[in-house]
Amino acid sequence: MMKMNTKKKIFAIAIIFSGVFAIAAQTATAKSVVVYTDNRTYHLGDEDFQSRNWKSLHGECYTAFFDVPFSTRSLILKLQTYGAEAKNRISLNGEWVDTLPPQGLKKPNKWTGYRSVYITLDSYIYGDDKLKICAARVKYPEFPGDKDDFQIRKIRIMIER
Ligand SMILES: [Ca+2]
Repeated sequence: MMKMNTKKKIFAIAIIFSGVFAIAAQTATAKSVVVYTDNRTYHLGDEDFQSRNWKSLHGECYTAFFDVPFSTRSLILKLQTYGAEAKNRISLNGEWVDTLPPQGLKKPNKWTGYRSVYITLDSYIYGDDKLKICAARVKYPEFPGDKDDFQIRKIRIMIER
């Protein structure tokens, strides 16, 4: 074991304890409220596949309108994805705020479990808001401007105080 002097030991213990307290405080105060639910399946992208695994093409973007009952800066998008290969874009009220990461598999044509994207906004939101999920360009296009084709379902938006 590494030798530590007393001062260093106290400092290390203080860091460990402050971490534990910070986690405990977060659990106690974070109260999330579901403000949007949609259980249907949507195919986003730019190609229509004649396959029973794919819904007919919805378009490049999915739009969710929701109401925020108190002012907040943190938003959680929860959903399941199928075939997501690009860093697809999440925007709020017309501004790009985050990306929906790829599924991380070579051939990701299967449904994931719930995935969560924690979004921290630059400014507070309240009242009517509009979140969009849009297909981004793929890394290895099959034609110029090829966008990712993927499906989403069980979409939830949650907010935290
Ligand atoms: Ca495509």
